[in-house]
Amino acid sequence: MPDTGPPPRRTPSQWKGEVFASACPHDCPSTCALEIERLDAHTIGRVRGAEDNDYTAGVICAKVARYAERTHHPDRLKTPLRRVGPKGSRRYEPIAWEAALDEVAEAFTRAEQRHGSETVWPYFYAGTMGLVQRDGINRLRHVKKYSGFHSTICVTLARGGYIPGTGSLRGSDPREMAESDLNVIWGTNAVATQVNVMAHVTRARKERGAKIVVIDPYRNATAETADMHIMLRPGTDGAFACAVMHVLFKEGFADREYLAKYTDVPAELEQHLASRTPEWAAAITGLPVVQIYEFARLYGQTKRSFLRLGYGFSRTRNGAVNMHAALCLAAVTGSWQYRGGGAFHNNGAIFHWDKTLIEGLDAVDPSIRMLDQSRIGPVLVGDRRDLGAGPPVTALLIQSTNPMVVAPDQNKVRAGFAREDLFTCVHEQFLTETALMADIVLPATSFVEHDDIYQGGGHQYILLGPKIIEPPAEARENHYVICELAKRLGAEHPGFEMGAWEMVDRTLKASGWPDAATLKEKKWHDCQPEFRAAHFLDGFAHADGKFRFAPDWSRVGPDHAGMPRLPDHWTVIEQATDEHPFRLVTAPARNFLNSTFTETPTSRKREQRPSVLIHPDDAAALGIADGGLVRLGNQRGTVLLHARHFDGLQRGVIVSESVWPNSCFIEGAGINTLTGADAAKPNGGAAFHDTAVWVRPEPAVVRSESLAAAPA
Ligand SMILES: Nc1nc2c(c(=O)[nH]1)N[C@H]1C(S)=C(S)[C@@H](COP(=O)(O)OP(=O)(O)OC[C@H]3O[C@@H](n4cnc5c(=O)[nH]c(N)nc54)[C@H](O)[C@@H]3O)O[C@H]1N2
Ligand SMILES: Nc1nc2c(c(=O)[nH]1)N[C@H]1C(S)=C(S)[C@@H](COP(=O)(O)OP(=O)(O)OC[C@H]3O[C@@H](n4cnc5c(=O)[nH]c(N)nc54)[C@H](O)[C@@H]3O)O[C@H]1N2
Ligand code: SF4
Ligand SMILES: [Mo]
Repeated sequence: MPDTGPPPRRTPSQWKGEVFASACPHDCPSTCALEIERLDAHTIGRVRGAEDNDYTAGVICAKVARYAERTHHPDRLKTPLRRVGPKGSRRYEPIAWEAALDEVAEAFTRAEQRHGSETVWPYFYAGTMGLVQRDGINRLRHVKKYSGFHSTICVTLARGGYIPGTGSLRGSDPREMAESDLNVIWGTNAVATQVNVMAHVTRARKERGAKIVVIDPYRNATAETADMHIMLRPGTDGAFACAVMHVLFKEGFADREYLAKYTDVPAELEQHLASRTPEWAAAITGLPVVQIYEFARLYGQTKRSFLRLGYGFSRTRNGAVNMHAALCLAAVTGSWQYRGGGAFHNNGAIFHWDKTLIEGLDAVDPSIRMLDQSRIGPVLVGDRRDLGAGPPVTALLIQSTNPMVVAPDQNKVRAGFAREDLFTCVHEQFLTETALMADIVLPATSFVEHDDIYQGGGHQYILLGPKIIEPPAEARENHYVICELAKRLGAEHPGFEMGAWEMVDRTLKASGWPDAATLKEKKWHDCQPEFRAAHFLDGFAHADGKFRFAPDWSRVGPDHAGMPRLPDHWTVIEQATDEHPFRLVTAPARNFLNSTFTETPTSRKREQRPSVLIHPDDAAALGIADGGLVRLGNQRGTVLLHARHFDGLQRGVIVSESVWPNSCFIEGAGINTLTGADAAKPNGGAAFHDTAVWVRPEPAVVRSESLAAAPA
């Protein structure tokens, strides 16, 4: 975890060029308000966080502060390409846009004629978080009745645990972290993944002496800053939360008046928790009993205690249950009643978008099959559990995502993409490993080269991100590609007939927000509900107004059989066994954002090389040297990488900061070779931090052979 520190501050008065307001488009809860210097019509200069936005407050991460490095990278795709060698080879020839789009449309039409419309699968994710450029692909999918996209790779598990508790995806104003007396940073490595959280909790510490607690399996950069680090085994947050609530009830920290007024089954919960003692949880979590008491008392004594619930601890097979269990703490103490108290995960519900125009929601045919994003490997190799009675997927349109690196069960993903009967079009900024599997590659704009709107995940603003410079060479925006394909495929919808700016404007108005011109003037719009509503003081968002300790899992997803009625340690994780004694966490690397920024030299240099953190005692027991080669394996495959001795995790836990391209690993098999694509309950989702593996030192002789075999 090399510490890059904050970027140097310079006032725009020292900037040479014109300064434009924008928003960071990356898939990061911070969605920073940016100021971007334009040097000329084709070139950006410096980038910094807007100081007059009270969530961004002038703070952004180092990787976006040096964005010119990415936007003006020499490897940006410049023209459409047609593959002329085998899939995965780098053999492409440039072709004209018209010819490329014709070829894609013809391939989709041929596939549809042969197998029906569901054989085409538009596949996208959050390379850009702009509403128009990211989600417009759904409009084409709906109008054309292509296979549906059940989006599960990131937020499904977390939301599936939060919403059944509160009834709605919102919470305390995230700016209240600065007014809290105790910030609990739970399963999010905020220093790396959403730096603004750190700015607000640090302010609370400076101004109010507020404490910071971090709950995470390893001593990451966020845990380094904490007053208390709860270093539990991955997948055991439910047990920890139960034991904390046990103490809260037993030692008089439960707010019984609040419980009676605002929650569903407090007496049943208290009785259920009687056996969930700190001793019970210590055996499951590997935490000292005294630390569980210490945290419970600190939390119980502090009225203004803020639970900042991240995504990381939901990326396990029991992730929804663990998210819900953590959320229950605030309902037991009634910390929701106080400013700087309560809980926050994401603000999705406050924006009430009308996305009919963008996504073509007026063209949805509910009889069309849905395919699970995280299960792209099984889908592409023809797993009938996914395909049902429908046709195989023989045509893919991919925008803003890199599944050949980020999707679980990579051996299946690779086998699927390699199928000769599969036609793939990838629209990308770079020649990613996914683009290398494409028949046609289309060059994409970056966020400074197109218009869009963005919503905060970790805050409450809508922000405008206007086009600031011309795209390099022939790069074109997602919206253009979708509209041009629609034309060729005979798809009709008003959303195919207008430019991105008009889409932004109409969507804002339809959703009850200020129009595009006003937003351009104001730069952003604060959508925060008032205190009583945000803190659910007029009731939670269920019909009876009560928080659910006993959630109705059947409303979250179809696969809810066996889920615990009340918060608990749910044992469905990939348990460590004699055969697979280690639990692998694939936490995000600070200088990458998923696989984005793996192309920029500074990020690459700072992350050095793929590696795995292992406790020195485990390393000694296995004969693994610091910096030595190590092989990790399970039923899904094996991965060869370098070990790093690290005592900031429990024995039996290993961490590999991700997501490096497969090609950066010695044998070309990346970390997601090991992660599973089985759909987590109750509604799907990839359990990226829930993988049991064996660990072996790799003899030096094998090293030289495998290095020789490594891809260039
Ligand atoms: N630098 C950087 N920033 C990013 C990203 C990136 O890859 N790099 N990714 C972006 C994306 S797409 C997202 S969704 C967000 C995600 O951001 P976060 O909410 O931070 O979630 P994760 O990145 O999955 O993991 C965060 C932490 O969860 C910990 N964790 C893993 N398992 C458990 C567990 O069982 N219990 C607990 N308590 N903790 C656990 C990991 O060790 C890790 O430190 O970040 C975004 N920002
Ligand atoms: N092992 C492991 N795997 C993980 C995770 C983990 O923690 N561990 N995290 C998971 C999570 S949370 C997520 S969200 C997924 C994310 O996975 P992805 O959504 O695939 O994210 P990226 O790898 O960043 O790839 C985004 C791509 O979009 C491209 N792009 C950016 N802007 C545009 C645009 O405007 N148009 C087009 N056409 N392309 C654009 C970028 O160049 C980049 O290649 O990965 C998941 N995979
Ligand atoms: S912290 Fe997140 S939102 Fe802010 S600039 Fe960095 S990647 Fe973008
Ligand atoms: Mo994500």
